[in-house]
Amino acid sequence: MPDTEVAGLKAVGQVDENHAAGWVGPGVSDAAAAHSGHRCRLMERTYAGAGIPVGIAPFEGQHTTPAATRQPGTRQPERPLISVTTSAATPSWLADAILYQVYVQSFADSNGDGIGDLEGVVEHLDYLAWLGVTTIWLSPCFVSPFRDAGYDIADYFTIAPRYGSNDDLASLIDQARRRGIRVLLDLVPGHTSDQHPWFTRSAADPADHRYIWSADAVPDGFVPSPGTRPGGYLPNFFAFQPALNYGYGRPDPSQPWRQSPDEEGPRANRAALREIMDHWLGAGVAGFRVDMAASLVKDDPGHAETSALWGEMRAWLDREHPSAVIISEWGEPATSVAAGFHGDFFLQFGGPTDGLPLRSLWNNRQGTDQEQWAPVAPYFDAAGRGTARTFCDAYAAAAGIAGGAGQIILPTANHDFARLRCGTRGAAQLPAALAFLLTWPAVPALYYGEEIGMRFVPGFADIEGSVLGPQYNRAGSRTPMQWEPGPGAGFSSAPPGRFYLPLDPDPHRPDVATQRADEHSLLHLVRDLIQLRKRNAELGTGPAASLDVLHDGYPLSYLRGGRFLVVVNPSGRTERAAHSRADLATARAVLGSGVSVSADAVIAAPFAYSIFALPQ
Ligand code: TEU
Ligand code: CA
Repeated sequence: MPDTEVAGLKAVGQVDENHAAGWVGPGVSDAAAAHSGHRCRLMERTYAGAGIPVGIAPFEGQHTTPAATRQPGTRQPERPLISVTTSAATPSWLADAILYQVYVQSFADSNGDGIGDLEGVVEHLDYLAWLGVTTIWLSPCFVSPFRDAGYDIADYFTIAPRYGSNDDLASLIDQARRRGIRVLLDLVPGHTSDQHPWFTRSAADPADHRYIWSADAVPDGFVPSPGTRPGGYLPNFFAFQPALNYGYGRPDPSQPWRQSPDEEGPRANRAALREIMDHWLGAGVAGFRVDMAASLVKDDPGHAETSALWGEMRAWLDREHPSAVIISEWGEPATSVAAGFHGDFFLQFGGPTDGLPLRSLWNNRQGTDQEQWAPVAPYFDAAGRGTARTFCDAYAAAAGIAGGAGQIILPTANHDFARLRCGTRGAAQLPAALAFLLTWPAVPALYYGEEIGMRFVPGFADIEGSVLGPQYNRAGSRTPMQWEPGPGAGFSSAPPGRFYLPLDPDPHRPDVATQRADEHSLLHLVRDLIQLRKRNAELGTGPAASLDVLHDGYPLSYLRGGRFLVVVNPSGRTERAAHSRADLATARAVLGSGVSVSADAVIAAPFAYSIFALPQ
């Protein structure tokens, strides 16, 4: 009953085609007007989550291909390509989180030394609360020689002076809590800096097994000892990041450094991890993002021993810190959640296809790219040559296996991977991508600056270990946050030459202040999408939030909770998808424009997106 519906809706802003054109760039508004069968309004309304039937998903966590289940010549009710429902077993705050990654050195500099710091984060908490962020993850901010931008820790218990003090973190946690925002720290369990006292001690004492040492020769893959100890050590990432010893999954008498996870060194390291977590949880953090979580036990078929280790940590957390969460940088939720993580990211690496599902969405090879990555046309690309099938299948499989025991976390970018706005993927293409991110049933992870469309900036030299390969410079994703127009972009009062990294030199670079003053901006769209998600359980991750993918070519269309129809078109062409759901024609647009829905098809203008509510 659409008319009754509208009576129950309170408009908080109107999104007409011109309004939306501000988001999607010139040229789109005409197409949008031509194809939109609806006047688009942004509505504010809480749809009662309880009591809404979740009937159309045929079975939990699995997917069907209609062609395979249809009898030739008979007309059957159309089944979605993919159907997923989950039941939340993780804390509801994580299931409902809007996660935001703060790269501290690049976010906001409070004291004019050119490097972002914790006080700078505090100064922008009101902004994050306004945006709707519920949880921030701080990349490592501990004492470090910064040869890998802080992922080379020399003291797990002390905030690096360039970021402030332990007291500054305490005040950040407190100030965040007052605004309903939780703080996650980055836990780096797999390695330390070669400057960590554990390591310098170990390099002087052949009886110390906190790291993995050969006896005298330096086998392949090992790094020569820098100390009086003979032999070499196993690195975990860069050579200056010695792997902490958690043992091996398989013994090999010819490699005596392969200890069992039960030996003293591995046990001491597991105890140290608990001590570190205990320390910061005691200081009020909500949990940790866990770096390279899959890497701990070496030569570990099926990650069996590494999983056992995390299972042990989870059991300890459940006893000692039951409200704490650990989310993994693993890239294979089916495995990591089974191991005990409360959530895991889809990543550019990890899992059976080494990150292909995430890369199949975003990686246009113009930002961070590895030669060994098989070419794949990204789905979010104006050329419109990709498919969402790779990602949707992997998502459905992961959601089915994780079975609601943990959250799947979906980023567009991070400090290791190119931003959404990258190369030929310009500003016009961002709204559809962010509409997808924020209406998908994974926990959305925003990397700082994605909400204003900051760009991957090519061409830097190596900065603090940013370069991983000839076409892989992570610095492009780490430039200072753009808060305001003007020379320092509101990031820092230091002379630009002292900035951690140069600002994006583009004279038209986006900034928060300008976009905040413009309700047609990408920033406002992201905020509106977050609000829509928070106010409607069907758009979240819980039991009312089923996913039914109707079309995974161009445009992508899916139903959420049987209540919302989402259509996004990453392609630069008008795209049409036929369907046999006559009832969709009665859906009313609540956000977005440029998409029309009839009884037998959806038609989407170039780069258009729209979210529709079905009458109930
Ligand atoms: O990243 C681990 C990691 O494997 C990625 O850097 C990956 O190799 C890269 O993205 C190419 O796909 C984590 C941190 O996120 C990263 O910043 C650190 O440099 C690394 O661990 C070592 O701690
Ligand atoms: Ca500073």
